[in-house]
Formats: sequence, structure tokens, C-alpha cells
Amino acid sequence: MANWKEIDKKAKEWIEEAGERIRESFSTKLSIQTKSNPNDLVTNMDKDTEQFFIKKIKETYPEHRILGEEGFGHKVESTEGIIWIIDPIDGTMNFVHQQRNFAISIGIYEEGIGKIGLIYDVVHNELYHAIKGEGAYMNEIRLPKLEKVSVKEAIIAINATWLVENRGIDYKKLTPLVHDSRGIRSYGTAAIELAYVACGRLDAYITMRLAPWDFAAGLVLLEEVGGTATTIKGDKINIIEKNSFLIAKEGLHEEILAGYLQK
Ligand code: 2AM
Ligand code: CA
Repeated sequence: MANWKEIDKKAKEWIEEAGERIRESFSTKLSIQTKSNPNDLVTNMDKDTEQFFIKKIKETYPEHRILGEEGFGHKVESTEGIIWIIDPIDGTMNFVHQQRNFAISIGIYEEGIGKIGLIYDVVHNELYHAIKGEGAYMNEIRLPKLEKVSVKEAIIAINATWLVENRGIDYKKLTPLVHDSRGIRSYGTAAIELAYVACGRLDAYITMRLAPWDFAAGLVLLEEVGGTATTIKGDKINIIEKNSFLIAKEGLHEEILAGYLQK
């Protein structure tokens, strides 16, 4: 049986060390490359940070598998065993252009069940963390269960990409939601947007495309505070595939799904 307390302790030590390395990198020159398109950025720090975690995990837990955004881990095609799902820098564009609004995201799953979620907002020094069944925290502060809210009082995170013609959704479905909600926000980092729903700074987050490393940690946090996450069609999330997402407080999730997305 895995010792989750010990795994959690190690993961927290490593995430803090990785955060310190990223903060130190601000005074050095970044090497920036592009991946799938000219706006899909990756830096030496994304790669170094992923390799840092992989080395630590392989040394300490050789039987665990690793699914990392930069591809230095394993090719993961099943949810068997223990899997670390890692985004070394979520929000790379923000990291490069703003040196803020990015995070390290680590979700640890066993047989497809989220056991540990860690999202570290390096610049604000905010570590969002949860062990399944033991509540979610921001640093030392326990996050309360989410309270119900209606669309008209809700702040909803949606990237502007999905509010114009796009391949993920008929954007006209979202127009009434933009009008009816209290406000729309976009931070450019899915991990932080998920952490913000978990801690109540946002009431919902809607996106057409997230990869496992973007959402794995956030889903563990969200479950601990009673938030709901499905695809925009209301289907269950497949944790090793890309998914669309409707993430929201209880009640609000149903209101957005039935009242807007399924219309
Ligand atoms: P990244 O910075 O780790 O690439 C930006 O709106 C958010 O979406 C970020 O969390 C970003 O993660 C993620 N993202 C960007 N391009 C993506 C893609 N093609 N598939 C899934 N997630 C993506
Ligand atoms: Ca990334």
C-alpha cells in the first residue's frame, strides 16, 4: 500500500525546490522555443523543471509512472498503478511575457483516482494542496466547502478564444452567459484557474481543451471542496486524455449546463 502522507511530503519538498529554481531563473536569460505553433512556447525552464521532477521520482519511486507535458516521462496509455501527471510550468506564455500568472501543477493518481493535487503559484508563493479525503488547503489555510451561487452573481473564467469563431464550441452559446454573469475573467493558466475555483476566487471555469497535466492536480483540489467538473456536454472526464471542461460550484454547474451549454 502506498504511503500517501510520505509521497505528499516528498512532492511538496520537490515542488518548493523547483519553485525556488524558477524564481532564481528570472535573473538569467531564458531560451525560448516554439512547439506546435508560433504561440505555443516552451523554455529551458519548462524542460529543466520536468526533468528535475522525473529524476527525483525515479530515484525515490521507481515503480511509479510519469506523464509530463514536455514528454520526458513515460508514454501513458492506461490509468493502471500510480501516475504522476506533471505540468512543470502551466502558463508558459505568462511566464515568458509577464514573469507571473504561471504555476507548477502535479496530480498523483492511483488506478485513475486522484490522490494528491499540488498547484504552486511560484511568484505569489501560494501552494494549493490536497490529499484525497483530507480537505484542500492554500498554504496553511483550509479551503471551505464551496457555497451555492447563481449565474447572475458568478465570476466565470473563459478565454477570449472561445468567445469568437473557434473549433471547440458554437460561441453564440456563450454570449448570453457573458451577458448574464457578473463578470468574465481569463488568467492564461488552467491550473491557477482551477485553483481559483477551488478557493472561491472564481465561481466557474469553462474551456474547450485541456490536457491531463493542465487539470490533474486541480481536479483533486476541486473534489475536496465539493466542486463539479465535467466536459461541456456533462460527460465524465477521462484523466489521461484531452477534455473540454465545465468546472463550477454545485448548482451553478447545472444552471450553466442546462441553461446555456445544452441549449
Ligand atoms: P501551458 O501554458 O502549460 O501550455 C492557456 O489558456 C492555458 O491552456 C494554459 O494552462 C496552457 O497550458 C493551456 N494550453 C495551451 N495550449 C493548449 C493545448 N493545445 N491543449 C491543452 N491545453 C493547452
Ligand atoms: Ca506547460
